[in-house]
Amino acid sequence: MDYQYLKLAENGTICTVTISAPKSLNALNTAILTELEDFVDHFDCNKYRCLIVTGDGEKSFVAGADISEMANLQMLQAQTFGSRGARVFRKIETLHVPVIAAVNGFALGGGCELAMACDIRICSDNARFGQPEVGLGIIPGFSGTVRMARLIGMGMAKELIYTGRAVKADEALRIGLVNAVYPQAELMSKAIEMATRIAANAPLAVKAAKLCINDEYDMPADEAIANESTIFGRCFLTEDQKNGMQAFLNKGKCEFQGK
Ligand code: CO8
Repeated sequence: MDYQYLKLAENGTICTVTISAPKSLNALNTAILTELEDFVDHFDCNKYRCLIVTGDGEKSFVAGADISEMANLQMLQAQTFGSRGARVFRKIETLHVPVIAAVNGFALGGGCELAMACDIRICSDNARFGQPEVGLGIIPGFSGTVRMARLIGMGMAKELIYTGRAVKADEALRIGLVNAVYPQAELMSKAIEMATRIAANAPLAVKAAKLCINDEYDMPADEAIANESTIFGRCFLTEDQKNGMQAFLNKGKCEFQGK
């Protein structure tokens, strides 16, 4: 599929996808969601070890779902639109490589929800996060009510969703919505730096860690602990484990092959 709204770049084993609809501050419409789903469905997790998601320009990551497309939807159409976005974001959340959101401005509504579906969020100092949906007569529909409480706690999530208040970068950092804030000009190099660090580690181990963290979050503790033990054991089936430990014992550095 040729992409009209996605720009792709690669940097070794790191892939960057930039959502690009600058006239609407990269608001997500059906066409963009369709491209994003196609991109994720065809993403080569053997070739790439980390994915960075960002928005085009210096003003906005994603300013939400496209309000002009939503304005006249009927109930069933709205459910279809919402579940399409939710499905795409879940595919991002469960992608077999880590996904970093480099939030370069507004991350409102569906934009904040997209960022929350990523494994890690870093942002520029001009970033704004928020779920303004109740001010439009709707609720977050791309799984924001699911992920925000898990990410920043029930009390803060309820405040932000009920009030629709947008938080600036420093507050987003304080409440744990982002991991780090950088000057706009440094954001992408910092994202690449983090991705490079991830990509230098054993890819099968990183994938296993991601699956464990995601899957175990909702499991009872005993089940989660047993799951981790099982996956831990499976790491010993890999060449990466043998080579990684041998390299350590030889005081060397391992170039992991993902085998
Ligand atoms: N949808 C469509 N167009 C948008 C959106 C959007 N979400 N955000 C901005 N735009 C457009 C504006 O309409 C404007 O277009 P034009 O130039 O043709 O008038 C252009 O982008 C530039 O925007 P502004 O002139 O408003 O720029 P400002 O710098 O003055 O303001 C803001 C920037 C604060 C980001 C402002 O544009 C804004 O408030 N945007 C809307 C933010 C918002 O409410 N987002 C949440 C949308 S709802 C949502 O995301 C629900 C997700 C779940 C959906 C489930 C479906 C069932």
